Amino acid sequence: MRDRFEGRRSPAGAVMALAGAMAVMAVTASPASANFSACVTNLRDAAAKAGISRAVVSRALDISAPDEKVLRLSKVQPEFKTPIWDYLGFLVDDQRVADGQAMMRRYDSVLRAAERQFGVDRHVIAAVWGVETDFGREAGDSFLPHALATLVCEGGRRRDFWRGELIAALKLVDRGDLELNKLYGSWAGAFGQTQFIPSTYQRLAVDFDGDGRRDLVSSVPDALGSTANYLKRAGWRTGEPWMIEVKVPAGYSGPTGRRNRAAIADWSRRGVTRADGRPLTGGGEAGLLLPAGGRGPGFLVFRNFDAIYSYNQAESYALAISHLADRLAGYPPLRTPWPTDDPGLTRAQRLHLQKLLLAKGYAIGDADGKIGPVTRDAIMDVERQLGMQQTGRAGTKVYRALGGR
Ligand SMILES: [Ca+2]
Repeated sequence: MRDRFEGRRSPAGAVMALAGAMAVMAVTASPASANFSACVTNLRDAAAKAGISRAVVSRALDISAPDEKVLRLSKVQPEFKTPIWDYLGFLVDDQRVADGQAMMRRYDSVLRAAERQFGVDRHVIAAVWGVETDFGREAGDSFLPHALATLVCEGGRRRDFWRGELIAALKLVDRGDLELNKLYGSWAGAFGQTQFIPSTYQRLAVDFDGDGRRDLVSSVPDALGSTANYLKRAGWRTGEPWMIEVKVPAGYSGPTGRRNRAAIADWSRRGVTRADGRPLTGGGEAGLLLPAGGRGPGFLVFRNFDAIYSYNQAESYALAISHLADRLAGYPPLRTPWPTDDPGLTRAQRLHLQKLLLAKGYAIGDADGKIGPVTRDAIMDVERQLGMQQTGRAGTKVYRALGGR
């Protein structure tokens, strides 16, 4: 429900850019913009009919052209498949572990209170926060009413879904949970410290700091309490594990998959062992994930893994949260290396790689550690010049070839 790789939050800049776009549109009115205006007028009526005050509606939907960035991002096809080791290298690096442990100390009493009240392990709550927004640093810079109006009026598919999210967002403002100017988030409507979409916010957000408002944008306690409530409602089982790293025997061809659950004793009989060498024991049923095949790390995943999965419906995502939670709790990195001779880079290494590319004269813009199409093109060119296989991937081989360590 979100795109966590987009730029960092800068509401003021977004509003100024929008004002510029609107000025241009005013002198070049076209049939397309007339259609957009008619669509937005309908949305204003629908919002008013849903009971939202006219004042909020007119301030939120004062828009005469689609949000271009939202249009662009909503049409991006994920043509570049990210290997699991790149994805985890980016989301679970030493820096995020250190930042997370510092944040866990700072919000210790809040996290422990959430753990008590909702029964959800506090390391997992903190891991969701870290993966979703880097602990509140990257919550998105799209103004939600404009983003959602763009998706309704120009997006094609899922109009009704986006319309519902828009109305839900405005209701949050109308009811006094949030100021309108706090509604900044991802292009797809997820927002706040732990990136809820508005309908989820309406349903599951809690006022955990007791000020009478549910503010997941500015109140860290509200965001952490709400995330714990979300996971509880998604079926979290207090005191049970979420994931154990395991090894499978060479040539393993038995069952795999999150939903192919079996008792721990059954996995043991199939030759599955804990990666840390301790005996594989315990209750509960688990499924076996081998995201890079039998030669890479294996994971037994429990019901609580499914609760995490429901947050973003991707196994790689749930693996990242689960592993970050373990790291925050003091456990070491994965025991089994990924089956590749070209492992992924941490965020610090990605940033350094971009600086090395800039130093070689590639015009890739500001080094921000985010690997987009422009950086990938530069990497392809470096690979070509060095006679390497052209992948366009920010991996260890090209990083070392450029002098990175
Ligand atoms: Ca509150």
